[in-house]
Amino acid sequence: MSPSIGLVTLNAKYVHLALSVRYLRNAARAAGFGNVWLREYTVRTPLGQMAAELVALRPDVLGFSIYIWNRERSLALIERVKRLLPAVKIVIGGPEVSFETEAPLPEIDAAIAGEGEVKWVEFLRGWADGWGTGVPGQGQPSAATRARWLRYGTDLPKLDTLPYLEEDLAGLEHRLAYLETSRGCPFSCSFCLSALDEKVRFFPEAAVKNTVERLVAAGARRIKFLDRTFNLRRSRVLDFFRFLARFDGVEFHFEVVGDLLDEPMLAFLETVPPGRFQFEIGVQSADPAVNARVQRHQSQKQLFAAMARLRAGGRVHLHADLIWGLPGEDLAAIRASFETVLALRPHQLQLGFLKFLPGAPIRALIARHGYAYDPRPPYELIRHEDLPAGDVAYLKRCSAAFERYYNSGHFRFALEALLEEAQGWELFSALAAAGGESGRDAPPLEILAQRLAATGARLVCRRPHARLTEEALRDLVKLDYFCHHRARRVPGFLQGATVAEPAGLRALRKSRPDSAYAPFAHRISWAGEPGASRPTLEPSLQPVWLEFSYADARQGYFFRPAITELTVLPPFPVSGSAKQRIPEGARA
Ligand code: B12
Ligand code: SF4
Repeated sequence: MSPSIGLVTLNAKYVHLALSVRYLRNAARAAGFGNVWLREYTVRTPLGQMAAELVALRPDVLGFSIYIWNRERSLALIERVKRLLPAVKIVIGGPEVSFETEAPLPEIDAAIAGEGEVKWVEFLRGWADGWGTGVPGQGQPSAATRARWLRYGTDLPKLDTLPYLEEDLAGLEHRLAYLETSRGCPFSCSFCLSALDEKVRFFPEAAVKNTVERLVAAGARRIKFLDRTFNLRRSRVLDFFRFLARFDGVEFHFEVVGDLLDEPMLAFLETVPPGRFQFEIGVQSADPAVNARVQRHQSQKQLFAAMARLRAGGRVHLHADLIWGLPGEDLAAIRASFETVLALRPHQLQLGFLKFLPGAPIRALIARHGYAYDPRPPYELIRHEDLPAGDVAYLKRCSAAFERYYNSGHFRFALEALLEEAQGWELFSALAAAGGESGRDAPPLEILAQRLAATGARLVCRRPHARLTEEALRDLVKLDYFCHHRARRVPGFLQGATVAEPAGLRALRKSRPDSAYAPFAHRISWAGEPGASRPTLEPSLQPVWLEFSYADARQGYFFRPAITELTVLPPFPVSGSAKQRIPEGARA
């Protein structure tokens, strides 16, 4: 009977999937092992449930794919399984265990560093042959073999097969379908494990394109390329972009190096359908001297010009990254860097904290810059010589507030107006102080909206020379509330002065269950499509009622309802025309 070989991993959330276990399964099957299966859980799946399921499959060998997000749970699972099945052989691999000098648990039979396809098959063959004894499961690999398995960057596989088999194609519509077109990175940013790669290798283009077609046909709607730098080979990137731009209803995510986006690429990106491409661009610090300390060399001028152009084009979703805690960057410098990048208005700006990943070259800077960091995952900095622990704690609160108000995308119109009057730092640190932003779970949207209206009013609108009035801010928050998620009703604190509901509105509500209605104190006009461009507000003596129709609203950042002003035109009931009619005198 063919041995039962399992590959297991715990994803960060259900929406993610793991490519490692798929490649390793395929490599084992190609080497002639027939009964190879995989199990993906999340870090929240109960230990007992996972262990019971694995044990029921009577594995002879189990390979665990271990990452920063699942280390503790994976090791606990290994202990539990080994207690239930003492004879099972356990192999671990993945970036989180690629730099261990010894196995983290006595229950582990082999640890493999770096890309695992070749070494994993070597383990399975050795196990099947009993390491020369001829009895499966007997014997041991030699010390030299074990030492080689622990050397990162050795025995690299040929990149000739892609991970997905037919059995992987079910259920992709609700998950991020990951894909690689290359492995490795030519750059050497010292906080990143990819700095250890010696060269970049590519998968065959035709196979990648064919996989994209299969994934889309199977229902995948979000495909994320895991290439460290997708736009490395300019000649091939534009061809890929053109190919991918054709898939209607699909979002493609990429990590790109901003200063390598050249004119033909930028020009093409101004023609793609909005939301089709999402770019993640690492800035890390706006100060080149800080980046140089972590071996990150980029042209800030070209980078910022490319980001500004992408943002102005309004078609590519732009996600930028900053890392806080880089060597030599104190609070004032962090603030300056934040303002520079925020001024480019990326759709999202991830504010991460420096991590000292096992194996990452940055660990060599610990003593020189007086770093203290948490020795457990995620190995985050606690302080350094220019950034005391109190500043780090304050930055944590600011980044949590920024995540909830800015990155959530829920308050774009109100924030844009506030950012014209106040500095970003001032605003988000005031929001952090208002909300005690430290808990993991975000408060409900209504509470956030309420805090934004109150904090914004205190900070900006009540200043003697403020152009933004408190009433206009309340309308913008209300507009955000209805534009950026499916809303049903106006929360109490956004109602302002009591407005009587027009007589016909009840009937209208009943006949249009996919719509919401709200009164505004301003007449709202749009430079472009309603909801897409920026709104301009004109105070109105009469309440202005808007209908937000979610029936055909798209998903994602570019989500927006159709917005129509209700005009005072008798008689009710409503016609199907663009302007909705409600009875004369219905307005308060
Ligand atoms: C997708 C991803 C995520 C997803 C999660 C995906 C999931 N499955 O749940 C999200 C976005 C949530 C995420 C978050 C983070 N991530 Co991340 N992420 C990745 C990314 C881009 C892809 C991983 C992947 O699938 N790669 C493709 C596969 C084929 O490669 P691989 O995983 O390395 O697998 C190979 C080998 O490792 C080995 N192998 C793997 N498993 C096994 C098992 C056995 C038995 C064997 C023999 C071999 C083996 O063989 C495989 C094939 O060659 C990598 C970077 C990258 N491009 O790899 C970073 C990476 C894994 N992430 C990293 C980091 C630091 C983070 C964050 C801390 C970043 C942050 N900003 O906070 C967070 C942590 C989140 C948390 N909750 O704690 C680091 C890893 C550090 C570590 N020690 O694990 C990486 C490597 C980025 C980097 N270059 O530094 N991440
Ligand atoms: S941060 Fe990005 S560019 Fe720098 S080494 Fe890592 S993958 Fe490469």
